[in-house]
Amino acid sequence: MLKALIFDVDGTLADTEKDGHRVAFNSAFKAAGLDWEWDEELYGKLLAVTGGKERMNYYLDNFNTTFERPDNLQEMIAELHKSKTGYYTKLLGEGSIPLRPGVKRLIQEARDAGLRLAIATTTTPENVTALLENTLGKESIDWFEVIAAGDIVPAKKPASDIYDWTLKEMKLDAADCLAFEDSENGILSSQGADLKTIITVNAYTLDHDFTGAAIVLNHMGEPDMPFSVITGNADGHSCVTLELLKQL
Ligand code: XBP
Ligand code: MG
Repeated sequence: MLKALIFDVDGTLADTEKDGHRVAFNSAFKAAGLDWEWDEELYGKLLAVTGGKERMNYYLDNFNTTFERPDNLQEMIAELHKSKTGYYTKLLGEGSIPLRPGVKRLIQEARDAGLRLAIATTTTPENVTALLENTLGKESIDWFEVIAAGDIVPAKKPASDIYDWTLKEMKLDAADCLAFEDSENGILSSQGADLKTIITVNAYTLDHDFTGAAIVLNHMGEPDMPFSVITGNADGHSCVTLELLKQL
């Protein structure tokens, strides 16, 4: 029986990476006097690693190997990450990043039907709060029974830890829930927790491997903006509704 929906945030609820996180990272680098600059193409490669601090380490290990590392590199990365979170939440506060098509409608429908809602993401908790507040309103934070985010678990996606943690916290079986993801790391994580997963792709994740997904769509669709099915069977539906989810 379908009891709960668990949502990823970045790339799933909103297209936050290219014009949000990436821009905020660059602002933090500049403010710290670093000449690091992550263009759109490089950022696509850096998305192989989830988590901002982990991503900066990955960048230095693979794309900026000549950078002279200070002894306190991890402290420096933590400071940069804090600064980046400030820039990112400010960007969201300006309202520049909307929810993806169908997200608000589906959340509303789920709430009306009494389904339980949760979030499972690798991003920082402040970022989730800022996105929800600026798109669905302040009260929407309480719509989500569990907001599992950031360093709450030691291993970020593709590890299943964040989804395992969420299920445990909600005392739910994976079989009674659905997960919503946009990326390969995301589905590896959700499927690692045995969750059936609905994928909505974005420009950075179009060619990811989504083997095992319940369905892969370009977005969740609105009545006047039908989704396109990439793989799977939408059974004549043109937007993600509870009826379609129950069939999946
Ligand atoms: C999201 C991410 C995050 C953000 C940055 O992955 O990869 O790392 O890019 O977040 P997912 P922080 O959608 O799979 O959860 O900088 O706050 O760590
Ligand atoms: Mg994502």
